[in-house]
Parts: sequence; structure tokens; C-alpha cells
Amino acid sequence: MIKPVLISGIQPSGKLHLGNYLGALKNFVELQNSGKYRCFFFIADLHSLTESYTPKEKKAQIEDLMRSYLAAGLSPAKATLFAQSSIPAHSELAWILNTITPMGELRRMTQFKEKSGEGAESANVGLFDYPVLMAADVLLYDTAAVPVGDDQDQHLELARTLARKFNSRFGKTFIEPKALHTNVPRLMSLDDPQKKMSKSRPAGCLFLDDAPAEIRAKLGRATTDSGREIKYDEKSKPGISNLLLIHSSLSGVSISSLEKKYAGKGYADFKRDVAEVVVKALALYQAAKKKISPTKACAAFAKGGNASAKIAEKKMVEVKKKVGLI
Ligand code: LTN
Repeated sequence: MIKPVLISGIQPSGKLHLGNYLGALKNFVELQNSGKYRCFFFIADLHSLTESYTPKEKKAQIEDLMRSYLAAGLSPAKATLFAQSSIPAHSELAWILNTITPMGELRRMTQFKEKSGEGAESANVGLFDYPVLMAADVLLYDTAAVPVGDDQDQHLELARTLARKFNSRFGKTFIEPKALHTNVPRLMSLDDPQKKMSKSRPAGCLFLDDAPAEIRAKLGRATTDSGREIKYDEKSKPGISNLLLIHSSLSGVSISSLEKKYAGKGYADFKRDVAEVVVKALALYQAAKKKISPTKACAAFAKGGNASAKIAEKKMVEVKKKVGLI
């Protein structure tokens, strides 16, 4: 039986945090290990050039993300791992798709509107064109499933629209990909549980590379709520609910069992325990990452790059024939 293709990527644009891990990376590893898909996981380095960076920073971010993929459990023996920029077909297909993409579709994209803000006219064209490159990433591999957060649904819908449009104009070439939503926890910032955990709020953000002392300090300072009960209630107890979610996601103990376990106990004890759960979970990842050198990581991604390039180039020949370039 041939397995359906699954693809996803993460941008190398700064340190990964626990929200990224539970929202994407951990899920990638589970999908890889399920054996149900032919998996491709890549580093969306071209996409990440749409945000400000220095070349030195960028190179370090790419190497760091490669090592993080491997440390989290993605394996070149089970999935094809590669860097987007190592395969020219991604940019090449993006260009051809550009020529069938209406400006209006891209102008409507919520992420573009949010990221460009008031300054849409000075925003770089890459930011505007971001969803078309993403469509190319997916369509090149005859992808069936794309695990993404719901913030990417609109982009994936565009990929489907472009596949349909290309197919109807030039003949069946692409498969329409589907978003794969799994139940991922949405972590909130430790210092302000009304806001999403994000690297732009470092005090409330648990980074995967944080040392145990930092983790304990951040959790010690985490905002709790009025009252003293340890109970899941996002509305009246957003801080405690977020900590319960973090504990449960990493320990595997259900939230209701945790509520029972901590009945009658104080916030301070609970926060200390959450810190230990986080320290323990990250220790495994951090130890694995230490053992993976940038050279070793780059070699694994180069191998995957060769394998994906073959598939992508074959697809490009088909595309070029269809549109009359060759
Ligand atoms: N836009 C995605 C990253 C991304 C991606 C993709 C995900 C780029 N290309 C193709 C899935 C498939 C993000 O920022 N989460």
C-alpha cells in the first residue's frame, strides 16, 4: 500500500518555546512514528527571510532548528528532512503559481494584514507572496495532509484553490492537500495568561533551551489567580489553567487527576511541581540536542534534501511541460 504524503515545516526565526514544541514538533514526531504517512519535514528558511535578520543570525537559527528537529525525535530513517532553500524547485514552482494567483486573494490573507499592519505599502513583497511559496512547498510532493495550526488554514485553502485552478487550466497535475488538525494545547504567557506564549514576551515564555534555574524562576514568578483552588477554569483562573495544561501535556496526567491530586494544596507547591515536570521533560530534549553537532545535523538534512530534490524536480518537469515551457 502506498502511504499518503504528509508535509510540514517550521520557520527558523528564533528560539523554540514550549508552545512550539507542544503545538508542532511533538506532533510531527508522533505523526512520523505512527507509520501512517510518508513524512517530509523541512526548515522553512526561505519563508523566514521575510522577517528582519542578519546573515550570521540566520545561519545559526537554521542550524539550531535542524538540531532541534533531531533532538525532538524526528529521524532521517523515518522521515525525509530537508531545508527548503536547498531545493530550487520550491522557488521555481512558487513563481509559476504566482502567475495564476490573483493579487486580491493575497491581500485578503489575515496573516499578511496582521504582519504588515498599517505599513502594507512598505512591507516586503515576500511577506505578501508568502502563501504562494507555501502552496509550492506542499503541491510539489503530491501532499495529502498538512499538519498546521489553524492560523495557517487560510494559506492552505489558497494551496487548494491554486491546485484546482492549475489542474483545470493545464490538466490534472496537483493533489488538493488537506489540513490535519490535531488536538494541540494552546499555551499562554506565564506573566500574562491572556496572551499567547510567545518569544516576544520572554519573561512569560519557556524556551526549550532554558536551563533548569531559569525554568524554576519563570514558573515561580508565573501569574496566578485570585482564590486558592487549583482548578481548570480558563475564564476565572487563566493562570492556573495554563499551568495545569502545561503539567498535563508534559506529564501525561489528565487535568482532572491533577485537580484531585492538588485539592487542598497551595499555589506555591503546585508551581514548584509544574517546574519540575518541565525541567524533567526538557532535560531529555536538551541532552539529545547537546549530542547533535551542527555538522551532523546538516548532513542529515543534506541527505533528505537529495531525496526530496529528486521528487520535486520530477514534478517540475511535469509542470513545465504542462505550461509549455518545455
Ligand atoms: N507558514 C508555516 C510554515 C510553513 C509550512 C509550509 C507549513 C511554510 N511552508 C508548508 C506547512 C506546509 C508556519 O509559519 N507555521
